[in-house]
Amino acid sequence: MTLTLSRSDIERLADRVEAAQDNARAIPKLTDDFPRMGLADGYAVQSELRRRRIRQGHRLVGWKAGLTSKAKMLQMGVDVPSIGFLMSNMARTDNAQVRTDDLVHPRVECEVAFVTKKDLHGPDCTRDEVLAATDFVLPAIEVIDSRFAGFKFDLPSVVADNGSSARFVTGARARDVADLDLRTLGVVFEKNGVSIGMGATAAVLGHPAEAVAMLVRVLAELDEPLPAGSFVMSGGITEAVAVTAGDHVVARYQDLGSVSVRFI
Ligand code: 0L1
Ligand code: MG
Repeated sequence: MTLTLSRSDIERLADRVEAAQDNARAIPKLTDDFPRMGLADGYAVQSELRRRRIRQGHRLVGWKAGLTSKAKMLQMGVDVPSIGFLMSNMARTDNAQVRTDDLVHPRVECEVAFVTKKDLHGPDCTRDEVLAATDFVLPAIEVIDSRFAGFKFDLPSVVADNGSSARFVTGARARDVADLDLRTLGVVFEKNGVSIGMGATAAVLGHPAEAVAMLVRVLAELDEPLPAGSFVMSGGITEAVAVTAGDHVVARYQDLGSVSVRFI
């Protein structure tokens, strides 16, 4: 990927995003001040943030595919999927409580999570390779939180903000992909007992393993592999929905069980 910004601009933008994430403070999208910023620059800022989080003592546990459904792309006004990294301090267990006072304006997405058992890498990674390398899948909810005011951003800015990653919650029931039709799995998404979305996993690039293959191909452009043992969120099946303190969110999956989270 070819950068248009200088190394010092990348560091300045990483400072901006890091401060916004740490202080739960909304900022304008980065391209307002850096109009020449492109997708490669967005990933350079994201990589700098990842290095900083590791230096701060957090562990890289995996990656997320984002903007992987037509519903999400339409909702956010972009037409290309993206990836972001997941650190140990973002992980929550089923039915965990997630604080809202250290988030800007959280939203939830229901997703299928993959855990890999073999290394994946390279620009030609396919859905079948992903399925062969998958140890198991889990039901999951992603809590996203764009650091950009009003969730208004473009692709380079949202990539720099690590794809709006904030928290992720995993259900306890691990399933073998051989025992599921991962393309047609249905999900009902509920907030406070009321349905807020319904869908099937085909909404995610036709098949959620396709989103994982896309992620591996983007990682290849960044010269990174997806090592065995990685945890991967494959992308929202329905639109993201806003949550506030007091909300209880449940994703009920066909054949995968359910996963829930409570906001305080
Ligand atoms: O996980 C996602 O699909 C979110 C990607 C970033 C866009 C957003 O903040 O909605
Ligand atoms: Mg997501």
